[in-house]
Amino acid sequence: MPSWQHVTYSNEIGPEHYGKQLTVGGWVQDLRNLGGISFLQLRDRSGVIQVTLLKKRSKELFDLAAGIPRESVVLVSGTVKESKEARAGFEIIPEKIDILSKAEAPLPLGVIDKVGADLDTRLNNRFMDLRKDEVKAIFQVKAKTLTGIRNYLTSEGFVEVSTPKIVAAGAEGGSTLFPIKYFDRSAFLAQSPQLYKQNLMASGLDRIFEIAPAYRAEASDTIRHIAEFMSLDVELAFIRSSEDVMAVAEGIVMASLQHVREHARAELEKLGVTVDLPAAPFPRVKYKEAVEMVCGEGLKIRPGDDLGTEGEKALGDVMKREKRSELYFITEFPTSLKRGTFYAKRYDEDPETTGYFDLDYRGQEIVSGGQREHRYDVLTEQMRENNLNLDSFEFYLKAFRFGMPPHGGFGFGVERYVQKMLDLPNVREAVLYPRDRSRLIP
Ligand code: AMO
Repeated sequence: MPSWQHVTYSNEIGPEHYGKQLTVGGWVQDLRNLGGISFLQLRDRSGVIQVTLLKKRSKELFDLAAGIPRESVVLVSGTVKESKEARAGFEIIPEKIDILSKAEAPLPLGVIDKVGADLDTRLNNRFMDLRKDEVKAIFQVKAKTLTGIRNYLTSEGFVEVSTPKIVAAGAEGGSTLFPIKYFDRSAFLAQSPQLYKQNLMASGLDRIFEIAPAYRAEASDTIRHIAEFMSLDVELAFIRSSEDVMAVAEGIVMASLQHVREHARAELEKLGVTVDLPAAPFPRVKYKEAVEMVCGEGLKIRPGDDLGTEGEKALGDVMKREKRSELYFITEFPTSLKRGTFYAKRYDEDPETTGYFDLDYRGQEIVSGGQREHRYDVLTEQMRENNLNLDSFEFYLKAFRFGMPPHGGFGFGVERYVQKMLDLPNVREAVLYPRDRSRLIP
């Protein structure tokens, strides 16, 4: 136990404590009063402890416990006793109960009630919602996913960086920019570290990643769009083609799924989820082929159209039916579709096509990227085609004039990944305090 820890947590208590005194702390989940005996369920970060109170042993403690409102925070000091009836295999016979913080009644949200509250009520009372094991488990899995990602990228020689989130220009199209007032100038919240991660490719720090929030003023309310999401951004130089970039995305997924399988067993059990390791390499479905597959499902998508939510879902259905893979790349996106992406490299032999790819997981895009255009003259031409004012991109363009290696990378939506991994109905379930059109508090 670290020196700063003063309570013993439920998962630290074992047979070696039987007959000994200790102090536990947590929230009063429930109290069952059977007349002469009562059972107080004390929940801490790792489980539930049974505190058994006998009226004849101490009427004072018995009455005190009876009056503690549910979800109050208490410290209980007492003796650990082996118990066949208690779920954890032991109970605490208290000598002292300190009420540290009394909860008001009624509770804004039930913690052990079987009736599920709607997502809005849960999010409005997130601290309370997180007291539920299966909700807490989502964020424990998310943290372990990030550890798996960091371990993998670090071991592959990628350097973790941080780039500014207050920026002067967007890279992903003006419609989803959040303008902000920056002293006496106007600025934006960063939609993506795109320009900076490419800038770094000219620095010698040419294998980088960043895990940070990205901001999008998304016009519509959907189950997969939020205004602030955690973006894993990767960029690497001296690549031969988008295939080298895809291999990194694949490596991240394999390593992080493996990490979660090994290190989040208990959490996955609480969520009733099994995480399978897909076979690698993941299938590559060319965009053209994907359109045909989606049309075969009865959707009307013309070549050159975005697959959209419905198209992605339909493609996921086909991949599932054909038992191909839950994770697959859609490759060779047409230039017209990635037109807004002025930085995408087009095929030299077929400028209508790019090496750009998406990685989809169970019918939803989670990653998007590819090889960038690193040749200054071609890049500026593509920017002009997109009606961009080159002057506002001077810091970005300058790096291409003084030695820029071929490079590529991708943006990886962390919450969408966790959502799909855990089969959650809405991406907001994987965000502690989601931001969207209607949600700014808490
Ligand atoms: P893109 O805009 O496709 O690409 O975003 C990359 C990934 O980020 C996630 N994502 C979102 N997740 C939740 N809510 C949103 N509103 C949202 N928007 C995007 C998705 C998506 O696949 N600069 C490029 C990446 C690159 O080429 O490196 C970019 O931002 O999972």
